[in-house]
Amino acid sequence: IVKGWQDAPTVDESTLDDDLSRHFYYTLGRDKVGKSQLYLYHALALTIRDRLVARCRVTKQQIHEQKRRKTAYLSLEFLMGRALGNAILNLDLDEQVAKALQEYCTELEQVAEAEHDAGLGNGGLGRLAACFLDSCASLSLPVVGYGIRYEYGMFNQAIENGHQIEQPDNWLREGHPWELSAPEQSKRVKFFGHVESYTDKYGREHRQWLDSHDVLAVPYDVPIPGYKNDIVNTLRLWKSEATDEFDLSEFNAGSYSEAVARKNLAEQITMVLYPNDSSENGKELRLRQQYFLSSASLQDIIDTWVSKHGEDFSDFADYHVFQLNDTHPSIAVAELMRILVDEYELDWQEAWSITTKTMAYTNHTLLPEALEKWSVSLFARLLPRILEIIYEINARFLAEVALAWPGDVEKQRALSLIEEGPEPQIRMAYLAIVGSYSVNGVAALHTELLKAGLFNEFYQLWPEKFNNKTNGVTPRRWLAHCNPELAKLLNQHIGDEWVADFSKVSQVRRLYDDPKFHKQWQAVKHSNKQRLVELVKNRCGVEFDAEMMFDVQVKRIHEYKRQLLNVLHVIHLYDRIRQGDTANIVPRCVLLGGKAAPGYYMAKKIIKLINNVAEVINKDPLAKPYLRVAFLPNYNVTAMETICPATDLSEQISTAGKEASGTGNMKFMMNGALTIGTLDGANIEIRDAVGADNFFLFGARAEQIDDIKAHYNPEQIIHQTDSLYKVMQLLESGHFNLFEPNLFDDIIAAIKSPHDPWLVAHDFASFVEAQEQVEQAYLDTAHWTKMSILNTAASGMFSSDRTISQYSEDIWHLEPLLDTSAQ
Ligand code: DL6
Repeated sequence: IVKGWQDAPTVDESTLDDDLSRHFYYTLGRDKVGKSQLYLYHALALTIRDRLVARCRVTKQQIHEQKRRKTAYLSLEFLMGRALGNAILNLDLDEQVAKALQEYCTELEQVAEAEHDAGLGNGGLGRLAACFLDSCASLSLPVVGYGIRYEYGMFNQAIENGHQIEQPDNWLREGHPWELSAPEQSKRVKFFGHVESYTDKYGREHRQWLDSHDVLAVPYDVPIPGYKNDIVNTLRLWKSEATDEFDLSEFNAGSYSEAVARKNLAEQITMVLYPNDSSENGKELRLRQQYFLSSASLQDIIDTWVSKHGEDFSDFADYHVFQLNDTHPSIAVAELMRILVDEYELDWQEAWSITTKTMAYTNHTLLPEALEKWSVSLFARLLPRILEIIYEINARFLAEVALAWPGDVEKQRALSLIEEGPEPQIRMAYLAIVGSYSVNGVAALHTELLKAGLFNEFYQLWPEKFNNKTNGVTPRRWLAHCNPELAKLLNQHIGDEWVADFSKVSQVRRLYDDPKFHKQWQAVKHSNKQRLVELVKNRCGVEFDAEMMFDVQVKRIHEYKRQLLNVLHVIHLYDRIRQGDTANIVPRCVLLGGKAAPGYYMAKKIIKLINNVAEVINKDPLAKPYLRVAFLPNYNVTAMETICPATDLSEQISTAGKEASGTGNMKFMMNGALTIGTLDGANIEIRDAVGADNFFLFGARAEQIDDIKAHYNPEQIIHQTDSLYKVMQLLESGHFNLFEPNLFDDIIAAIKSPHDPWLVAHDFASFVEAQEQVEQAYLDTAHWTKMSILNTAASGMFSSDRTISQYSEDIWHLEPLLDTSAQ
């Protein structure tokens, strides 16, 4: 920190309107606001950033002025969404901003529309990382996020003739006013080359990685404000750049263009986020991204340590934790060993002790296809020294396995970090477990299933490593910011302490029977529904009606999440309407949204089916009073901010045992939606918290799934279930694809297959029954309102503040920084 920075002019809150006009007129050189309000947004963002930078400096000083334990949260994804509204909320600047914007005859809501979502993530895992950063800062915990500054984030989804079309997300095109680059702190990351031995002057043997093609990692820092505590943490995103060195031999040999092409190769590393949320595509570039992030981040931390404490690593592990967000950055285990052993010449045991005291791994999936493996031959070419280190870790680990299971060669094969076969593979999850002192799942059921199944032998070896940390979401973005009317109502009745201490939201429980409060609660929901009506009209051209029930399923499109089951229910309702069976039908608007991985054939077919079904239903005047259906294109963080406050019914209908946790379920609950769901992921804890009477349960349970699969006969189920039979008839008759013959044959076949892993036909009848319970409950407005209030009241434990407190308590052992806001 520059000496004398304390004397720099302070950014006084009373100067906010002056700062805004200074940035608008001078920094950006503008004098007209323009329709998009883009420059006003930039000026406001810079004004707020000034205030963040000032606080960030103080936070950094606190972190560095004494030796202090801290966590680096390593993640290939941070799905941040927009920053402006959140920063204004956390810095408590709403009133001043509103006043300053009056000068420009506009409001924050309009200006905020100019901000692009920072979509540096696929879905749950990336958004969780973003919520965690907010909670860490709000709890004053010294945590730095490390990620990648993708030039192109999650693709934009357009819908053409019902099909998903992927368009590039050029989110940086108009600039990203929140970030500050620090090129002087760039790191070099090695790729390719070969390894040789050498002997040092003490006669000790070492390995060195030579002739590598290095890539520069340039840091861009994004400030992360805590809620009204003056703490501002940092998210450091790395951009890849070519070094300035040409390969001279290549150049001299006349291969000028090859030498330049290699520069492009370096810059490609951080070009694009891989849009796969639940399967790995094994692309070399993805492995480069993983190593690039891991290496640059570890170097950053170690360089800082060495600059302060020299090359003495004896108590390094007392001051550092590296939390690995899934296996994506798990190569950090081997990279930390490389840095300590090769660059600082620690002996293996000492380095391993540091590594296994600092690495902690979070698993986010039970789907085997999402467990990463990388081919040994790829490693050998791209990261030769890292491969050697992994071999060494494996050899030592297998010796432990041999001790635990003497003579059991099969066990060694099963647990080896290297999977044998014609193309041997490195099992990244195993590397993460072996190298970490903590392994956690993200909901109670998920952690139990990991211990009993996927990672059972590791659990037998090291039961003390395993722990659960049920996910949470930040109540700042997901209630205070996105649902200002509900926030205001809560503030009026229970005070505003719930924003910083979300356990306090339980106080609203005492009002669950108060008719006057009911009216206010309903008015808020109605107003939020109007906002969603507008969005759906603008984006889908479909007329929703705020008087109808809003039934919503938004999340990535995946067979295990069973959007298909939802569509079958919609078809069932439509069939009832056509048969004139409308007496008990509660009018509802069904909204679906979500992106499919571009290569995921079935998920894309499901999107097309939803759109075709929606088109038929929305065109049918018979259906209009009872049912409307829309697929919202390009579902993202910002869309969810309008969707979750307006939802009556939250669809959380995955096949039991497949959804690790879910976090959308928590956002809906906080905002007073009721859940229809299976006993899966965090649904179980949601139901426990709110009580079985306030949750619509259906479907097979995780422990029944294997049995059901063993005798599964969906054709028979279809014949025995009148409602499903009719739905399948409509589908098979081509009613939803009149001019597109055979379009949905694969979907029909999947439902009818005895090998359908998602058990759609099995759970259909139970789902329909639960939906009928929903209708009954919704007809009794007072009863529904009570349940809605109770859901919000019981959502306290699903704050990511609770989750992060548990990470800190059980895994990280951090001391909070001083809250300087009161000084
Ligand atoms: O833990 C965050 C989130 C969970 O809530 C979801 O249940 C889970 O599907 C998701 N996992 C991923 C991708 N997994 N991998 N690898 O997004 O994590």
